[in-house]
Amino acid sequence: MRKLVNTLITLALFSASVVFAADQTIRIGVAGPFTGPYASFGDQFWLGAQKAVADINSKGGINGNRIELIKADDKCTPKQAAAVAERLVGDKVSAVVGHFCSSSTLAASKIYAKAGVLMITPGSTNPEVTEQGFKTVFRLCGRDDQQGDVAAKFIASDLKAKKIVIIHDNSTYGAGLAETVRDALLKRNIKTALYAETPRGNKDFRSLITKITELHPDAIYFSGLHSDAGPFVQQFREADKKTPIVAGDGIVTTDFVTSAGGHKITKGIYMTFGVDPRTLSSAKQTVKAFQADQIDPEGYTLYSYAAIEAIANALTKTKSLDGKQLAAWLHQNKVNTVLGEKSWDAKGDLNQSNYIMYEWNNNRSYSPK
Ligand code: ABU
Repeated sequence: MRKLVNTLITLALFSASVVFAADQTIRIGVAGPFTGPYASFGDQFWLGAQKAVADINSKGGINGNRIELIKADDKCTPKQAAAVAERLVGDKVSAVVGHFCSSSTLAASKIYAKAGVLMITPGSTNPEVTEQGFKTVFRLCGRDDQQGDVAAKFIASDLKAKKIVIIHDNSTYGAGLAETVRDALLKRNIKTALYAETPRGNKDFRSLITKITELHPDAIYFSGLHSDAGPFVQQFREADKKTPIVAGDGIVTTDFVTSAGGHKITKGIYMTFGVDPRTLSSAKQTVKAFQADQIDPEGYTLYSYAAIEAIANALTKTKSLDGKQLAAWLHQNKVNTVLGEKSWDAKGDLNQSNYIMYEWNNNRSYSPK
C-alpha cells in the first residue's frame, strides 16, 4: 500500500514538473567571493564547477541539453549574497553551487528556498545552514560541530595540551567553530584559558599576541579565514616559534601561505579538513586533467566539481528543471562523484563526514597528520 502511495505521489510530482524543452540550455549559478580577500575560495568553486560542466557538455550535456554557468560574486557579505541570490532566481537557474562564507549562505539560502531553487554549498560548514529546515539546501562538506570535535580530540589526545587559547574572527563561521571547539574541549575536561575575538579583516594582532604569550599556552586554536590567520601566524611566530597552532578549513588555500609570508612560517600549522579529494581514487582522472591544465585542484575545487555532478545526476534522472524535484531526488538517492559515493540525510547534510587533521608542509601544501 505504502509503495502504491509513494508511486502516486511521485507521478503527481512529475506531472507538475518543469521538463526540458529540446535544445534548452540548463542554467546553474556558481556563487561565492570572486573579489576581495576571500577570492581564492571563489576561484576554487569556479575552477571545479567550470571543469565539471566542460566534462559533462563534452559528453552531450544532460539528455542532450548543455549546461551554462552563471558566476555570481557575493564578496562574502550577506547583503551582497542576498542580492546575487535574487539575481540568480531571476535568471531562472535550476540550481546553485555556493555560497562559501556561511553568513552569505544563510542569507542566500532563504531566497533559494522560497523560490524552489536547489542549492548545494561545497564549503559552508556552519551547522545552521542545514538546520533551517529547507528541503532544497544541501552541502558537500562536513559541519563545524564535526570538524570542531576532531580538532578538540587532536588538541587533547595528540598535543596533550592542557592550557588552550581560542581566537575567533566573530563571523558566523569563526565564532561558531570556536564555540564548538571550546565545548568539545570542555567535554574532555579542558577549560579554555583565553577565549578572545578579533574582528575579521584585522591585520595587527600584536597586543593580542602579548596577552597570549604571557599565558604560556600549550596550544592555540585560530577560528577564521586564511587572510587573517596568515598575518596572525606570522606575527605570533615572531614572538613564539614553538606553540602549536591549530585552525579549521578556513585556511585551506595556498593563499594562507602567501598571507603568512611563506612556507617557513606556515610549516607545522595544523588544520582540519575532509579527506583530501586529490588523494582519492575516484578523483584520479579528474586531478590528472586539472594538472594537464597547470591547475592544482586544492581545497574546495573538487567539492565544487562534485556539486555539479550531483546536480547533473538529479537533472538526468528526473528530466526536470524544478529545484524541488531535484532536491527530492537527491534526498532519496546516492550519487557517484569525484569525491566518491555521496548521500544526504533529511536535513541536507552528508550521511558521512570525513574530517582529519593536516599539517602544512614545506611545499606550500598540507599532508595528513
Ligand atoms: N568553511 C570554511 C569557511 C567558510 C564558512 O563556512 O564561512
